[in-house]
Amino acid sequence: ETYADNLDLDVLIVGAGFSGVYLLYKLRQAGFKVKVYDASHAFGGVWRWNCYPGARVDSDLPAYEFSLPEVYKNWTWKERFPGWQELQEYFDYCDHVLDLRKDVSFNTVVNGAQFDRESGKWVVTTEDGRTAKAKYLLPCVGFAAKRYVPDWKGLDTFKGEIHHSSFWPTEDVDVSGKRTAVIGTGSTGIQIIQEWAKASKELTVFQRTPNMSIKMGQRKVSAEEQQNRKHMYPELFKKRTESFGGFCFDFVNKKGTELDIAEANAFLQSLWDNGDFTFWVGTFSDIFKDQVTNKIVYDFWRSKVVGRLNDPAVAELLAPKEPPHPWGCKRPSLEQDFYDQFNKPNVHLVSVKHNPIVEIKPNGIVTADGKLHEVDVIAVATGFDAVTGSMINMNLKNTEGTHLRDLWKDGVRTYLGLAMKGFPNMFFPYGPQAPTTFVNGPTLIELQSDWIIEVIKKAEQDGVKYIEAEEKPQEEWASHICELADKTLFPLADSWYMGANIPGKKREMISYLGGLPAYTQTIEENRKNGLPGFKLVKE
Ligand code: NA7
Repeated sequence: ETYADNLDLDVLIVGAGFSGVYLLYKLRQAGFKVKVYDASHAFGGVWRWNCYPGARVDSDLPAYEFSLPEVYKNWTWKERFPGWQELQEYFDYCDHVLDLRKDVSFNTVVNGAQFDRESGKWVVTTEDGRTAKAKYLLPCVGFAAKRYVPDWKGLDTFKGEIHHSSFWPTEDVDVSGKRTAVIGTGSTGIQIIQEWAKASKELTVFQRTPNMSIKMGQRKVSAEEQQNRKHMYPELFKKRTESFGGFCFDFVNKKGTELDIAEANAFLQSLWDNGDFTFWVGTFSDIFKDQVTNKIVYDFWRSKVVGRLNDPAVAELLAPKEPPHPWGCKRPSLEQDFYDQFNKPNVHLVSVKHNPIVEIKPNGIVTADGKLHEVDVIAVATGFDAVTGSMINMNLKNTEGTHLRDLWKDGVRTYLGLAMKGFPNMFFPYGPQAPTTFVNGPTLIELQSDWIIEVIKKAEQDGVKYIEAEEKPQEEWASHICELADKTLFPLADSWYMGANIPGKKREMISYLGGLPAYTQTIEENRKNGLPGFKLVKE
């Protein structure tokens, strides 16, 4: 066997987004021999791939960045909700100040990994034929590494340009004078629609389920304003670890049903004016538990949207009187002028809820009613095989040689959302059965990564050959994930949180819904008590 790269490492990280960067930097500081593989040509993870027009983050600053003073002290953002270009620049800046690049192999796609119990090492292969060995494997692949494109008939026959949002050409697509289509109205579709409604001749939007989108309070932020706040950052970053959603705010200690409707609406208006996710995970404490409270929020939201739309029929499609699912149980997007676009004569809304897309023709999109919608350019904004897809994509096998996709066919199993039986010495931040995607990314990533680093350091001190999750605790963790979800309204929505957006995927809650503080307490107690539920095998 040849090891083309000759890599024999302490730690191999897959992915150079927030998780990969943080773990590389910290583990290298702790003295480990670490390398990173990444499929893209540069740092940033999702922010490299998702460079479609209008792509921007919906967490406001300074929540969506590393809490590392060596990065934040001299970094300045331009906008409250930064766009993809700025986020790419941020990652390039991290590379510069943390000296990351020398330990990263870009354009490297992992296509297989299996742990060898005898040598106590992972053997990881790449698409271009390289093999690396490492004692620890850390998949840092995020929640959106596996894009989803419905298998429409005739997809390959389209003669114009067609792109999935997460596989966008780096040279942007020129749509001036063209007829465009956006399929999907999740966060991504909404952002593209805002741009293409202005840039193209005609835009047709294909909507299956309306997104309950919150007004984004976007604004420029000056260097001075940021500099003046930086002395508060340590306090703010501590605060984000103490809230349910990993933000610098939390649910209020108030139930929607305790207030009369005027009081409730006044409170909601104050959140609405913030223009951020306070209207989602900073509102009533029972919003995701009580249908009545949830409907109060829905009705408030709907009144805001309907008031901006000229055509009542369009308004009923974008913000129906009866909610298609409980408010906020599919991830809301933040919009700037999304709804206003539908008042323009060149923007058309097609509901594909009961009239689905059945075929793509060389010159357009055909719906079930037989109508051909002629277009020149299509943006496919149909989302991702979220969270689990990213890990299955890497072709991971357990020590018996069974593929992860087969192991998870009837349901996801992890221990604490961090490790798995059959995958010794493998730990993954921001993966399934952790508070992933209910919690602001960088906050959760830093907390889980710190746990991983401490576990590896201790294992090395104690001469441990490998650490492996046991079966029974995994089963208990899976039940706990279900129990937490069943106390909420989330299972009522056909969302990607429930795996319900992918045909054939098992319907189950993919994330931990107990909130960040409870999660952190659970994993930290586990670590401090000597990792009950894990088997530790010594050299
Ligand atoms: P999402 O949120 O999964 O949105 C995908 C959209 O595509 C959603 O509106 C879907 O409708 C729609 N969709 C999916 N399949 C079809 C078909 N076959 N026909 C028509 N429409 C379809 O993905 P995004 O990329 O927008 O966002 C992902 C996350 O990235 C986001 O939540 C943020 O966390 C960042 P549906 O609602 O399933 O009826």
